[in-house]
Amino acid sequence: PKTIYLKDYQPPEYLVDAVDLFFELDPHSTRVTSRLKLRHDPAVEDRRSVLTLDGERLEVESVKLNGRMLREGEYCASETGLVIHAVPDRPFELEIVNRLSPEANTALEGLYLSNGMFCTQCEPHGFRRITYYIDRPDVMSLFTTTVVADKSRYPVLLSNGNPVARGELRNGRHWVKWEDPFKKPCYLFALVAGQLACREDRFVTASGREIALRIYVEPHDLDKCDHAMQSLKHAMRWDEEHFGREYDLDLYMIVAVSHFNMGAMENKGLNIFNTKFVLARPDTATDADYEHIEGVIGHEYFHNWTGNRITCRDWFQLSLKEGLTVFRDQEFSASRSSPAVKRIEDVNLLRTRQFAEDAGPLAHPVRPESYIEINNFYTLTVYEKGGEVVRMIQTLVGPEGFRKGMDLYFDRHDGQAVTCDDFVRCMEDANAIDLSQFRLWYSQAGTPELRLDPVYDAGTRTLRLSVRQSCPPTPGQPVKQPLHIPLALGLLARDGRELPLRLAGEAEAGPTTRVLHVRAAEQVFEFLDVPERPVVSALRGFSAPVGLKMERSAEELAFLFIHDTDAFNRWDAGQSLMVQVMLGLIERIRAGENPQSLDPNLIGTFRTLLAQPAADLSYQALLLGLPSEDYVASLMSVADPDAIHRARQTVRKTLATALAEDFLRLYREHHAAETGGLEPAERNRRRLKNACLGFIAELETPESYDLCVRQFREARTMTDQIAALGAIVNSAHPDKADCLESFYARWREEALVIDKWFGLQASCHLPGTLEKVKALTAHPDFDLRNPNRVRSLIGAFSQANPVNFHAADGSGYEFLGDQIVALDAINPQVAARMLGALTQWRRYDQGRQQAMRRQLQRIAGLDGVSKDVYEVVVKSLA
Ligand code: BAL
Ligand code: ZN
Repeated sequence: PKTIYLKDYQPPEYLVDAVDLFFELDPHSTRVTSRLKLRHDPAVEDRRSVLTLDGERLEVESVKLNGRMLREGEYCASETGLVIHAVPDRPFELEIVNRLSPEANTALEGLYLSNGMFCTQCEPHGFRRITYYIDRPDVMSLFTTTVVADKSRYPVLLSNGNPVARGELRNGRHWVKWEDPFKKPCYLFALVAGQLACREDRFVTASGREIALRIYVEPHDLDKCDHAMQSLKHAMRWDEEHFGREYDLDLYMIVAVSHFNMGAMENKGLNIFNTKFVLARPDTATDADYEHIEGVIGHEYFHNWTGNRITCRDWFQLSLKEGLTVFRDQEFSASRSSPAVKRIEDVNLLRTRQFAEDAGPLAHPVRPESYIEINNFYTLTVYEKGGEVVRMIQTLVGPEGFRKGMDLYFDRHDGQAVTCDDFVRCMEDANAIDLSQFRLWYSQAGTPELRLDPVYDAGTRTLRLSVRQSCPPTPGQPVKQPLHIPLALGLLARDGRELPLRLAGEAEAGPTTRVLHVRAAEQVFEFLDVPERPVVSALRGFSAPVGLKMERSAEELAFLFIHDTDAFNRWDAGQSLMVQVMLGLIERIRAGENPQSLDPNLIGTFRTLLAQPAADLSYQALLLGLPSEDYVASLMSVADPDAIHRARQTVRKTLATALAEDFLRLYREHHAAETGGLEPAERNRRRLKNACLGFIAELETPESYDLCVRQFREARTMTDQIAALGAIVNSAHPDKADCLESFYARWREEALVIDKWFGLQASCHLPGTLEKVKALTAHPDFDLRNPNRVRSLIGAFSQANPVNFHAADGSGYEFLGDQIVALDAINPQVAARMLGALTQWRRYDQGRQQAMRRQLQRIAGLDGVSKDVYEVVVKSLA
C-alpha cells in the first residue's frame, strides 16, 4: 500500500461546478447516474487533458462526454477509479452511469444497508464507493440528488438540502429530488431510504427564521427521540449565543441507524447517527448515555460551521474541523451541567488514552504528515489533543480574543477548504499575537513533560519556580523543539487561602491564578512577596496537555485534595495521591507481599471527603474515583496488569471496609431521595449514590448483595439497573446468573441495552471471563457485522478489562487475534480499531510482548489483509 504525504499536496486540476445525481435504489444492484459540470482550475497552470476520477468497487455502465457516448479505450476503469484520456480545455459535462451492491457492503463505507434501510457514510473516502468523482475535500460543488425506490419498502427518501420535487412512477416506485444550495465536498453527501418514523419539531433562529427539525428512526424507537431533539435545540441556541452562528438551511434532519462505524456524521442538513447517540428513554439509557447524546448531537450540529461551511483543504488538516468542533462541543456540554465535571472527564480520557497513543508506535502529530489509510487517523490525537490545542489558544488570547479570532475565521474563510495554519493565522491577526512557536503543537507528536521545581526562600519571601520542558522522541521525530505552553498556576497558603501572585518585574499583585508562558527548554519564574512556603497548585484546569512532574509529598497532595479552589486540580491531587499509594502497593505485591491495609491518613482523607457537604454531587463522586488500571500502567516503566489490578482492588476493598458506615449512610440518604428524574441534580445524586454502591459491593457480604439486588430489581432508571448489575457481575453474588438472565429477557428487543449486557460481562474482572466472552461470540445476538456489538464485546474485553485481556498465558491476545482475522474480511475500519490494545505491546514484560507480537505478526501475514489493518500492524511492529 502507498503512503500519502502532506508535503506532496497539490491543488486539484479540475473543479466541479455542479453534480446531479440520480439513484435507482436496489439492495442488490443500485444504479447511479452522475452528471458533472467540470472545468480546469484556472489557478493551476500546468494543464493536462487527462481526467482521473476516484472510484472503488463500482461497475461502469456508460460514460458520456458533452453528450457523446465514449467508447471503451476512450476511458479506462480500474480498481481505484476511472481515467478519461482526453477532456476538452473548456468547461465540459460528463455523465457516468455505474452500479454497486449495497447489500454486499459490510465495510459500511459508501452506500450500504442498515437493518434493511439504505444509508451512506462518505467521510473520508466513501463517496468513491458510490460513484466516480474527485473525492477530496477541496473540491466543493453544488449537489442535486434524485432518489428513486420502491414506495412500500422505502417510503422515506432523504438527501442533503431541501426537497424540491417528488412524484410517483410505475411498478410501485416513487422519487424525491433534493437540492443543496451550499457548495460542499463529497464527503458531506448523504442519502437515506427506508421505513422511518419521524419526530418533528421547530426552531426559531435569533434572526427569526423558522427551521424544521426532524429526527428519523425505526418506528419502534419513536419514543426515544425527545432528548436528542431537546439537545439539538439547545445546541442551536448555544451556537448563536456563544459564536453568533445561525443555522443556514430551512431543514435539519437526523437519521439514527443501527449499523454505523463511527458515532455520527455531520452530512450537510442530513446528519446520520449511530442509534447509540440518539435513542434514549430513562429506562433504556443511562445518565452517561444522556450526556453523550447531548455532546454528540452538539458536535455534529457545530460542524455545520466548523467543518461544512469551512472545510478541510486535505485530510491532513482533519483536526481543523475535529479539534475545533471537539472544543466547541466540550464548551457546550460544560455549559449544560458542571464545567468542572466535564473538564475532569475530558482530561481523564485524554490522559488515559491519548497519552498512550502519543507514547505508542502510532504516535502522530495533531496534523499528521503521512498516512496509508486516513481512516486510521480519526484518533484521540486529532480529536481530543486537537481540542486541547484550540483550548490553549483560548487560554493564551482570552475568551474575548478567541471570539474575535473565530469571527475573523468565519468572515475570511466561509465557503472555503482551508488548513490548520489558516485557522491559527486568524487567531494571530485578530489578536495581534505571534503564535509561530505555538504552531509546533500541530506538527510535533508526543506528550511533552513539564517538570516543576519550586524553591521558597523565607528570607527574601520569594518563590523561584524552575520549569523544564521536554518531549520524548516519537516515530519519525527523534528530536523535539520547545513548545509554547500556557501554564496556569496558583499558590495556596497552609490555611487554604489563595495567595496574591506578583511576578518579578511587576508593580503589584495580579489575580490568584496566573497563566505563565513557558517557551524555553528551561525557564525560571520568580514570585515576590510570598509570605510563607506555599503549596503550588500547578497546571490549573489542565491548561496544557502535558505530563506534569513535581515532587509532592502525600501530605501536600492530601492538602490540595481537600483545599484546592481549582476544582480540576483538587480532583487531580486526589488522583496523584492514589497513584502514589497504588504504586507503593504494586512494589510490595511484586516483592511477594500481600498488603491488606492502607495508611490511616489516606482513610482519614477519604472520611473527610465523605463527610464534607458537597454542592455538586457528581463532582464528589469523581473525587471518590480511583485512577484506572490503564492510567497507572501508563506511569510504570513496565506495566504489570496483575499487580496493578490487585493493588487497585486492595485500595477499593480497604476503603470500603474502613468507611463502610460512611458509604452506607451516603448511599441510603441519596437512594431514599431517588425519583428517577433526569434533571442535573437527580443525575448527580445518582452518580454519587452509585459510586458509594460500588464501594459497598466490594464488601461481598449478604447485606451488600442484598442492597445490589434490591437496587437492580427495583430500579427506575437504566443508570441504577446497570450500576447494580455491574456490581453483581463483578462479585461472587449467588444470584448473578439469574440477574443476567432476567436482564436479557427483559431487554432482548432493545439492541442498545443488549450491547450493555454484552459489555458488562466482557469487562468483568473476575477469572474465567475469557471463557464467557468466547461463549458469547456464539450467542445468537452476537454479530460481527454490527460495529456496536463488536465494540460491546470484543472492544470491552480488550480495552476495558486489562487484567483478563493481559492474562500472562497470552490467551486474551490470541482471542483478539482470532476476532480481528474474522473481522478484517467484513469491516476493515472496525478491525483496525480493535487492534488498539495490541499496539501497546512495548509497555509490558517480555513474555507478554512476545505473545502480543505473535498476534500482530500473524495478522500482518494474512492473505488479503486490508490497508487499514496493515498500516496499524506494520507500524506497531516497526
Ligand atoms: N466527521 C466524522 C464524525 C465526527 O467527527 O463528527
Ligand atoms: Zn467531528
